[in-house]
Amino acid sequence: MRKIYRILAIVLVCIITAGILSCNEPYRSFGVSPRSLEFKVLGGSQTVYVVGDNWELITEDEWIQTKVVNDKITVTVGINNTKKVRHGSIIIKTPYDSKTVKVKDVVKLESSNYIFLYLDLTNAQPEKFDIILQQGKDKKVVPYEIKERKAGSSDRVGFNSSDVLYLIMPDRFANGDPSNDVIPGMRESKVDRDQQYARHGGDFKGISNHLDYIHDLGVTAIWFNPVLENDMPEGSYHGYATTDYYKVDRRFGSNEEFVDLVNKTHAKGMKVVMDMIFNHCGSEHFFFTDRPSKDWFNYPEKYVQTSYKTTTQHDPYASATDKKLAIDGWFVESMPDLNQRNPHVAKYLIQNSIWWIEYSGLDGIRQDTHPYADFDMMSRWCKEVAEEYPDFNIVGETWLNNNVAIAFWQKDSKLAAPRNSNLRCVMDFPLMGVMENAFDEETNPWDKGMARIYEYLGQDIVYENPLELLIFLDNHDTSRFYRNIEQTSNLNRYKQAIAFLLTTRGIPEIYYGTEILMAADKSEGDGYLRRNFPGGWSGDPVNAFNASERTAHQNEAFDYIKKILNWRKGNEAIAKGTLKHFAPTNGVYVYERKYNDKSVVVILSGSDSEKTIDLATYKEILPKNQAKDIISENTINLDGQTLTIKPRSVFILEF
Ligand SMILES: [Ca+2]
Ligand SMILES: [Ca+2]
Repeated sequence: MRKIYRILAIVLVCIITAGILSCNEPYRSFGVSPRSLEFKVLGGSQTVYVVGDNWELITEDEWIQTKVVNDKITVTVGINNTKKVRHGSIIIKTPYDSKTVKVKDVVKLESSNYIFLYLDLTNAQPEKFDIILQQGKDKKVVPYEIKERKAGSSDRVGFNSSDVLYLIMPDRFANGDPSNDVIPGMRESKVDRDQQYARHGGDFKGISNHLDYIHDLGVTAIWFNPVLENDMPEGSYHGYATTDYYKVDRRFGSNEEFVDLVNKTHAKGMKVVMDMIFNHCGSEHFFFTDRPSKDWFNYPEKYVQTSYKTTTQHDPYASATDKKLAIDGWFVESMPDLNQRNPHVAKYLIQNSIWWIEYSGLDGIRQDTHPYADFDMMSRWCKEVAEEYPDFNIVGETWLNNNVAIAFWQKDSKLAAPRNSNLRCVMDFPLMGVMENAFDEETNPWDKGMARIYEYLGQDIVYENPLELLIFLDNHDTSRFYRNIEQTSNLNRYKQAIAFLLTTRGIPEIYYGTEILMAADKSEGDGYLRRNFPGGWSGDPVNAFNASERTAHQNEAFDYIKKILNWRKGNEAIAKGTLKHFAPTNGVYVYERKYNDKSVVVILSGSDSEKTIDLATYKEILPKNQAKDIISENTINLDGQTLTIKPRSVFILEF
């Protein structure tokens, strides 16, 4: 069995000494005595995971006395495992001689409030032990556990192009438990569904209540916007201002409830993708309010905003000044920019992500603001996760305006060589722009309508792996595909976009509510891009989870996407197939997906008038004289010389 615990080998322990108890630190106070020691274990659950076959639990305690000579402190861990360090009057020791866990290093940074205990788990076996922190006569025991990994844990298969992700913003989807809407003691103390930037009360229970709905729709994975604690005074309902990397926000539920939601999602055959943020945290995180060291954050002296010009990461002409401003500047003032070049920051984030994968059973991670963080550290992170979970997948939010810049971020890209991001999946933002215009313009041969798609996909030469592109019509940060309800009257635009999105190369993502034609324009404010799903709150006038309460128009859209999504499941031509397309002719765009002897041919009319295509042109992708159109469920005859295409129609022909 592969040894997989190496990366999990650090424990971070924060110690608040008696002298600075006044600093307002409520986190994980073990409260020995208010005048003695208080601790917060930054490593989270005090649990790391190891794997092993022939291990023995060590039960015999063998105490070693701690030696204090003058002010020199001895950190003693077991008989053969003694470390001497100086750090004021703090002592660490384990209560017995663990034969497997060794103290590798104890690090003291500038702040006297923290020490970092690194454990060498090279030969670790599952066991429980205590970390003892002692100051004078005061002593605090921190229980720690090395757990055995679940069988097959490293074999999990992450999301891939056989999947379609359904993106949910937990605060806005459904409120299954009104009792957790407001948690006493947390900084934001109300819910207000009339305010776009306030919390609305959505939670894990609300999602869990509607897993059947999501599953029936036909998606195969759920991507949750961030679920970690955001104990900020305001505007953190979206979850991008983390204040605790090891705890979900209690307004969504508990860690245990999150694991339960993951398990239930898995039970329905769907994967789970967790949103993570390494670039920044919330300004109320204790890392910021009580910094371990000055260089824990970039621009530590005063707030400097990023230029957002992450093109500097690949620009061969970028100045050092521009690069620093883009990468080290803060995203916004309430989200201080973490310095991933600090090795302890890097280790903390990497270990945290692996802990969540193992603890909650994730199938993927979506990394926020990926290009805003340090390239080398992010590369190392992707590599180390892949070493633990070879088939796991991570998608980075590469919000850049052109495919060259995005291709640079994909694993093994020649554009980045000799560097390598190790990031398997990147986001195809330019395709979103192409799709915004492609389905309602009159197609011309060069640059309008379907020609936009044809020309854009022709540039896939820049991508190392086009199948590992996340593709989408919209997400929680953009205008929705329909910007207003009036536009939704044009359902042909929707039908063409959905058919294309679910049959072209890549991994589609569907933003919640797309299936019921939810519309939003970013100019109204980001909060309106994240409107409540109708029926997610008791007392909502309409419950769109029920077909009978949706409009006929909504049901037409819903049934359409549901049909294609469910057909797409397990379809290898779509998941793994090659793509071959033809230059739009007479306003019609035709392409083939093919895997072994199975193929799918998609025909999209890019015109408001009826067109005729010459079937001889497409002979190389039409192996039979007829095929079933999975949308109309009609058999289409292809034995004539021509095929008549109705305005804005779609065929998905299966061979
Ligand atoms: Ca709630
Ligand atoms: Ca940064």
